[in-house]
Amino acid sequence: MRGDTSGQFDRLLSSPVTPSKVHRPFCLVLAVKMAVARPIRMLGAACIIIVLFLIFEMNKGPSAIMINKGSQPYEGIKADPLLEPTGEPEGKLWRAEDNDYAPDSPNSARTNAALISLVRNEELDDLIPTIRDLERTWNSKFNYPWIFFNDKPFTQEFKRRTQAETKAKCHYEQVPKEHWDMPKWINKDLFKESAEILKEKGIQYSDKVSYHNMCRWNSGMFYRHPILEKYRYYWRVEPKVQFFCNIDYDVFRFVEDRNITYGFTINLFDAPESIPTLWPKTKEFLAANPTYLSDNNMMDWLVDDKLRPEHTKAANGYSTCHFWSNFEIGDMEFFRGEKYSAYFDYLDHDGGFYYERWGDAPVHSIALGLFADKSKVHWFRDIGYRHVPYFNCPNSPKCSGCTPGQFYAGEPWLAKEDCRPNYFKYVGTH
Ligand SMILES: Nc1nc2c(ncn2[C@@H]2O[C@H](COP(=O)(O)OP(=O)(O)OP(=O)(O)O)[C@@H](O)[C@H]2O)c(=O)[nH]1
Ligand SMILES: [Mg+2]
Repeated sequence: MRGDTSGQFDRLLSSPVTPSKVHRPFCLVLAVKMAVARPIRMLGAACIIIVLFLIFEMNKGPSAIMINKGSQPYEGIKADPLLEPTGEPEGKLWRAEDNDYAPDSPNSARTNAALISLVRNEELDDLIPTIRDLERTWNSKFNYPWIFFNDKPFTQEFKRRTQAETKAKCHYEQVPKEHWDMPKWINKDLFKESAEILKEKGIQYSDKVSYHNMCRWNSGMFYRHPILEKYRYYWRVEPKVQFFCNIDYDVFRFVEDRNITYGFTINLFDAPESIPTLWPKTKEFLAANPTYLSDNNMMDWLVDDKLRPEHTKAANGYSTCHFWSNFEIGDMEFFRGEKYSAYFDYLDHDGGFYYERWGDAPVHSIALGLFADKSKVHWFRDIGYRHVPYFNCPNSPKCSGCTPGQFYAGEPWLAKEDCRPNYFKYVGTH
């Protein structure tokens, strides 16, 4: 570019325009041009460019790059990995064109996995565009079944309109009452009192029993539903979510082949006021079961107190960093296993799903951080994803509709909720 511009300038200077007709600066430049030989002029220009470049470099600040205004630098990483060109993961990938993924084929290449969604009838209009997105970008190639869960019976309209969006089989399941309702050991008066206190602290949905039921169900009940017993892997989907990138490999075969325990897209901080005793209770559990701690755990990520010290303090030692669980691709063997089952039962009997507002995201994340092998947790950087207000948007020709590297849309303070710098620092970018 620069070369082209100076060429135009030189042509202008050598054109037959008399000094009386040109502007003052041009007269000056012309005078310099006549007085100084061309090689010296070039040398001078080069010096100016070098000086300007050095000034720019000196003012650029540290090499870590802040990608979203107000967010923390990515320690040890020069830039947001989402700004690097993102391709498909390495290794063998199962593709629709090489294998049988026909919807009804009894010998298909599909593994035992399903798309699952807990949803209300009233959310149908928000769910349809989400199904459409995921079918367009991925599932229309692989035809994994959809399983919809609800605490109430699904309407005929819900069934008709969802099935119309996919060639794959849809199942409609009601959650058993004993999996959904507040367990009998919860003191209802205490729940009401606690909900009021949490509400005063600004904790959203704290006075809605259904929200607490939902968090508990997603934490420790979903994989116990009889229909999921025969499945190993699940991909959780919520209404209103958007998918931006074409994924041309069988994601479930990918996690199975690599024995991946859990996959996520977004890493966030949580509201410490919703989980003040979750970490102290977890420590009690760990003290009673020290052998459950994985040799290759993510403890550093869980207890970091550098990035948001006030959060770690308010959550009594837990950074509040978590995998945002409205997207999850997981191995239910982990959740059904001895460690997670014992951990969930311990938490469940403590009552914090109701007396506080423990979410399934911090509960899953803490369990994974403690009991899983961190090399088996995978960041699906190639899955373009949005649940308002956050994004995972890779730099890839397979994506459209989102801005690569954009983390949030909305108020600038949202940038502070980004926990990826810690995740990349302590766990990595795999
Ligand atoms: N069937 C049913 N589904 C529910 C209920 N409450 C929540 N869900 C579903 O559970 C998931 C999470 O609920 P949301 O209300 O989106 O909770 P959230 O993501 O924490 O909150 P938002 O940020 O407002 O989206 C969604 O898929 C909901 O459709 C309920 O009472 N019944
Ligand atoms: Mg939601």
